[in-house]
Amino acid sequence: MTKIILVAVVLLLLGGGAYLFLRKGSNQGTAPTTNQEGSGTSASFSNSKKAAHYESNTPEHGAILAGVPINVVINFNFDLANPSEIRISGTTSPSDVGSGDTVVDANKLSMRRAIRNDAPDGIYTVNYTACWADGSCHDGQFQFKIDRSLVTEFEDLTGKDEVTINLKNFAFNPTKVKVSKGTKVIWVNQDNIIHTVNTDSHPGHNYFPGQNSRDLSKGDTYSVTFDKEGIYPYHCTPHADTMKGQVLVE
Ligand SMILES: [Cu+2]
Repeated sequence: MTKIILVAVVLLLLGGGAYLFLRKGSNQGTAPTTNQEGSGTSASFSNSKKAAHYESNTPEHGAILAGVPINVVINFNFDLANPSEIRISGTTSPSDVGSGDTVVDANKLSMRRAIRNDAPDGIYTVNYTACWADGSCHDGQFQFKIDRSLVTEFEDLTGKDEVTINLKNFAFNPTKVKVSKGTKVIWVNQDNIIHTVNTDSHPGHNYFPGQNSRDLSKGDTYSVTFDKEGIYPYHCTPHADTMKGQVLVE
């Protein structure tokens, strides 16, 4: 008799344990998909989630881009450690469109991951895990969208060896340019005030570290030869809120 009771108790405990285990599993499966509200209209994004010590990211949360970003970069105010990781997944292509491994920059304050340049149009969710030297990790999330139809907003300057962008009246003119791979883009300050050319984000300036000028006085020039396809958002540091531009390289 006691044997039967013992078996019954063991079965009950096993059943309860399995129930709790399955519940936990299903919760973990549904927790990250908080963007149901965004699935109706293509341009709406779920809320971003910022990990501890988060500073900024490029592309920005909610950015709608006419081309594929060369990489995703996330900045922190604390030294990153292993196993920090970035995953980039699309709604149309469920697999990770990140290319290669997540790289922690030499200064340990940023991590980045390249993106396959054949990533299709659509909304992308970036999930990242930021880890610190004490072994603790925090998760974060943001989204951006690739919409190649926006290329119509870009001045088509493809097929040229050199292209000039004027910094005039507190604006980059033309603001959005499309150029061919290998084109040298030359910025010329025409204003009587100091401007700069700095890759996003602000003030991280590390999406494409090769695109950061010194202070440009009137008449000064700065140039970058773009050897890799993709979209390059940039800004002027003294006028970061309003003076912005984009180079699309194809
Ligand atoms: Cu400026």
